[in-house]
Amino acid sequence: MKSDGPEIVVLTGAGVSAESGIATFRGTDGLWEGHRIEDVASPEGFDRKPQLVHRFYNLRRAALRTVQPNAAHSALARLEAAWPGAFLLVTQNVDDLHERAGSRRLIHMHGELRNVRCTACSASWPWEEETSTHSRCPSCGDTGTVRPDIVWFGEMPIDMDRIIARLATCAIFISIGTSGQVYPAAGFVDTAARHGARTIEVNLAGTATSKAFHERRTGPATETVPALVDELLNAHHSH
Ligand code: BJW
Repeated sequence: MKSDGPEIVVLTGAGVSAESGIATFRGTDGLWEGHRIEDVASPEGFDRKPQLVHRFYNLRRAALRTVQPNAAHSALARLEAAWPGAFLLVTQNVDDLHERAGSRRLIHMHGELRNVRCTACSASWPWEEETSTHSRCPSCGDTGTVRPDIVWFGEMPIDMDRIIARLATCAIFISIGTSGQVYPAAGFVDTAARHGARTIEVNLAGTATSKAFHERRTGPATETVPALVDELLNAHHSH
């Protein structure tokens, strides 16, 4: 795409949705009802205890109806709308709060809670209700083959080629509310920096990858993200 300004890539993680009331993964004890995230978000965990995994995602899918985008989501939608260069938002989040705030150019690299798919025929479709080991695939008619359309540990994240290409061309890379513990997302800062991007981390606290960034903004996303967006837009307009 031809454009007049520098390209921005933004990566977001659970911290951007925390103030909307969605729990982060590696919070106080990092457990869901006593289960480790690796046990409910892995193909092995699903094979072992499918009912448990369905329930985990059913609860989180239903919880989406009770939460709203916050000021950080809105600020990123505002940046996308006003930025004169190419823009891409890559989110690790499986909630839909970025879309609901108005973001359009985004990739859900770890999948989406509001989609499910069939392990038999690979069909995927939007689904806002519960799933179970008895759910039937509307495409091939099999039962017991429906799973959340989520990227679990050991599975390939979505659209990696496109993401890597954009990390290589962007001038500014911003990482917001992610702990830098899960790869490949945790390595994006290195890829962007190697290709010459200015890199900025926005988080409540230091992370596993803080040292890799040129700049850091510390504080809650609902305050730091709108401030950073203002700063970027003002700096651009004054040139
Ligand atoms: C705030 C805030 C506020 C709070 N304001 N900030 C050994 C070494 C290296 C890699 C591996 C390894 N062993 C295995 C791997 C690979 C593995 C991996 O990285 N494991 C690590 C745990 C070591 N990765 C994979 O398997 C991935 N696939 C893969 O690698 O495929 C092969 C491949 C090869 C080559 C190229 C490419 C790929 C798949 C990873 C799938 C992750 N899935 C999950 C669960 C599914 C989604 C779901 O169920 O909801 O995705 S795990 C979970 O972690 C979820 C998240 O998207 C992801 C990242 O978490 P995030 O967003 O960073 O959240 P938290 O909780 O960790 O952090 C929150 C942050 O917010 C904190 O920093 C807070 O301070 C901050 N915060 N409130 C601002 N108000």
